[in-house]
Amino acid sequence: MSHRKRAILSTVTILSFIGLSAASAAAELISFAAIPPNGSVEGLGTVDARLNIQTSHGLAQVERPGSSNSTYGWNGAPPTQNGGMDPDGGFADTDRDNALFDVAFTFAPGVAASDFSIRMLDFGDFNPYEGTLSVATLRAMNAANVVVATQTLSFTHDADINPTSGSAGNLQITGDATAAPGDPGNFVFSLSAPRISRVEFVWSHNGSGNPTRPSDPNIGFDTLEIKFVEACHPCDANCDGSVNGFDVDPFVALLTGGGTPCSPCAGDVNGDGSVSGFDIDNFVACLGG
Ligand SMILES: [Ca+2]
Ligand SMILES: [Ca+2]
Ligand SMILES: [Ca+2]
Ligand SMILES: [Ca+2]
Repeated sequence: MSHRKRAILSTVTILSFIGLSAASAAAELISFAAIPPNGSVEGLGTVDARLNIQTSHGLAQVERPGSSNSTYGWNGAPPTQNGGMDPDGGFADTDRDNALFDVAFTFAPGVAASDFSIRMLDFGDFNPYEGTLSVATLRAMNAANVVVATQTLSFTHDADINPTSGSAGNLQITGDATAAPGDPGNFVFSLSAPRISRVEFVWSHNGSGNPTRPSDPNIGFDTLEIKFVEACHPCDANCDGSVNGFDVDPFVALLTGGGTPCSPCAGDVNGDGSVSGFDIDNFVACLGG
């Protein structure tokens, strides 16, 4: 075999290796298939060993098309509670009295995420607090509690309990789970950042009552996809497992180009991929200063 051919062959080998590793590192679809009907999805390891789903009232439960603890109605045929949801299931906050949907996702020790996406269903067709503005935000934080990615869905509407007009059109259509992808009723939130350690929903509306819960409490979530990566604390600049004064000198060294990062995220406290002056304030905050 010629040298040239051998070189090409080894290049092909390297390329296929890269291809394989890229494929194996793709986002994973988190399955709710093993959760029994009406079962809780909360707690570390309940849905997936690496994932912890929590709400403040502990009532996030699995939902499937036709669930008895139904969350929303859909306009499809035949009429099915939670219609359009993945048959393997998704979930909702079944705390009907408070309807906070303050869902937070965290990870097992040593685990973080680089990509996180989730579909929200049936948001916007019910408006019990009779406001005119609905806002749903999904945001991601790194281990330093700095927001590293955020996505917001916001639209206006009439104040009717079943709104039919506004910036998202007729919400009896666009706010139902039968809506086209991208409409409020069928919306995928998708966040990416190098090391996400927490993802949470934040809601607001301008109607009556608590303004920090979803304007439409009859919603559900499915198609949860996560790309898991190794966790990393950006403020632990000497990689000794804790964040304290011993991290100052190594952080300064990284900042001034005189150090070698001891981890993939060391010193990059704002999660933008490099260590720079933009990381100083967040690093100081990490140290409690
Ligand atoms: Ca709804
Ligand atoms: Ca509906
Ligand atoms: Ca340290
Ligand atoms: Ca940075």
